[in-house]
Amino acid sequence: CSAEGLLYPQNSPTREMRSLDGSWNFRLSPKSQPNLGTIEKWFSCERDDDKGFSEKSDVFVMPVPASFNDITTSAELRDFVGVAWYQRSFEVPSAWMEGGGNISTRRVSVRFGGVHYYAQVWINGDLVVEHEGGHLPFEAEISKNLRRTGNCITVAVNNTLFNHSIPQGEIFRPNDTDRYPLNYFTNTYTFDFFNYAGIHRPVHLLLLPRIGVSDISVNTEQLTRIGSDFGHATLKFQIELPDVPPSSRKNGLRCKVTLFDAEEVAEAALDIPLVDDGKLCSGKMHVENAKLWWPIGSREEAGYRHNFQVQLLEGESLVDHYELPFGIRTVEWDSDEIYINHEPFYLKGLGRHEDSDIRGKGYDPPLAIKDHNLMRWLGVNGYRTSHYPYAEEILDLSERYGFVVISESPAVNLVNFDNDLLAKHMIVMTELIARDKNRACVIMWSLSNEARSAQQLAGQYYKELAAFVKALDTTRPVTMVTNVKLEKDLGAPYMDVLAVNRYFSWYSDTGSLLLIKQQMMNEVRSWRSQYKKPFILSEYGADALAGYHSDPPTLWTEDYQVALMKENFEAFDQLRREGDLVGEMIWNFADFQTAQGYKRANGNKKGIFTRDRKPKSAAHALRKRYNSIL
Ligand code: GCB
Repeated sequence: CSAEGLLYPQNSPTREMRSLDGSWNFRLSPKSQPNLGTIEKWFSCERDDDKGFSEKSDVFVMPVPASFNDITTSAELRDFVGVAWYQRSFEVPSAWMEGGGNISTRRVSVRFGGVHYYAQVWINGDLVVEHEGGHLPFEAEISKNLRRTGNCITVAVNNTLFNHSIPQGEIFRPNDTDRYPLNYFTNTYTFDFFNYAGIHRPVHLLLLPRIGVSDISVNTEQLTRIGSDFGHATLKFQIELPDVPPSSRKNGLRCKVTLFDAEEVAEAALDIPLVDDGKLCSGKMHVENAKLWWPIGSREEAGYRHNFQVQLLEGESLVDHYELPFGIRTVEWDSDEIYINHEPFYLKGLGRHEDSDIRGKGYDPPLAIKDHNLMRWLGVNGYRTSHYPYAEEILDLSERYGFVVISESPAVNLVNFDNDLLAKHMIVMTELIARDKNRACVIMWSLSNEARSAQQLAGQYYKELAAFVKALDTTRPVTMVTNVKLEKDLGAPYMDVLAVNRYFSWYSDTGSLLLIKQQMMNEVRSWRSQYKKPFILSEYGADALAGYHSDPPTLWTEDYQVALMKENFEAFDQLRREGDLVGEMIWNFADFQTAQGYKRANGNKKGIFTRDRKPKSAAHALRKRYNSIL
């Protein structure tokens, strides 16, 4: 498992990238023989081998990025549990291969934005990287594994979820041959979204300087506001180089750091030597009258980003060049409020999913842009990446538009808590923070959604996890989203912000709309009086089948969904007036696919848009509300 390669790929004077997205060959290792691909060496890429991928009747074309589940009409593929294999050929530009990959000055790497859940990658038959976790990037150097022509990449993807994967799942293998065939098993999980799998995010080949910038961290350490949109800011930064043996280090390297505004005018610059045995440059940069990053809706120009340009120089020659879009903003919190740039922030939000027809959880640019345009139309100013980290490309869009993001780990509905799980959870949080730490749009980390935080071991677990995350990032508050009763929950004491899901008149007192206001107000007030921390109502909502109506409103109709929202709105307004609410988040932006079940009508229908992004009445109701809240 590698936490390297977290800088998003880019072309620059010293870096090149090539996409490996497109059509790959695809083959399943039979469910009953999950190891068959490994035993028969399907990764060997030898065309005259009678194993592997060559001209097999069960090999078919699979798009990347996409989930594999909905690409055919096969129920076997949709419900597949086990190891799915991807393979394709590729060429490397001959200039990349000069001097056999020119490995003393440059390196070639392959980078995956996200493969769900467990990935193994071979280049020309050599295993180059393994990665656990479906939602975060990983990268491996492949310089020594490449051929001048005719290269082949193979990826084995295992979607099985276990007790100690994040998220968790369980293998159901009944021992009842009267009712089940001998090798029958399924993979169950406690969360309700469908466990889509495959190569979900873009794949890149990268040409990188061997001794180049391996990581950049920047944050706005201090800010003095000037008028409405600007400020004097101090940026604290650290630029890291790979940890190579002293004999391979270059002497005399230095970093030139320049901040440009969006018109490419330099605002501040520093030239600093490497320290710590040539492993890093760090410093502080002061910038006067800088335009700030503001959430959408709060200013005419939201999402303003500067260009934080890093150049690594040896004398006057350029060794590396990387440009990081960077929004200048601060996040602070106290017992009542969350502040962005010293101004209290009210979250007009929603929960979402990476989910759509055909491509499942595969990153899809038109869909991502459409979703952002719909959020803008609604007057939403932020969302939670429920219930896992979203694609980097999606966060880029959010940052540009000015949507605030609560970035959530994939730890959804954790059912037991032990040290092995905690260790994995810490790795996931480390990778997530490493990936997203520079993003202005990310204002909070969510450690998990609806963990069973009433369990005895949950208190110690979240105490340790929250302390760990706060040590990694002191600039953002930490939350965990809970649905446990106040008196039973053991996680909230360790959080900075309270986030609670409540489905009054849906999962409790079903149909009794008139109870919502009282129940919601009592609920929020009691959390607030116990903990004195900012409170976000992180989920509420009702399923509605688009086109179903009734008067008076009844369950599953658009009318009931709207009526339930309106009752909640009344409570939210009152709580906000009393200073007890800093955010409301409807569940969900759009209908999404779930595992099959009699409580779900071809998926979860709590979307205010249908799965194909058509508005239900609820979308209009939310738009009216959000556009009227200042
Ligand atoms: C929840 C979960 C969310 C579900 C939702 C529902 O509390 O956090 O993942 O989709 O309820 O609709 O049941």
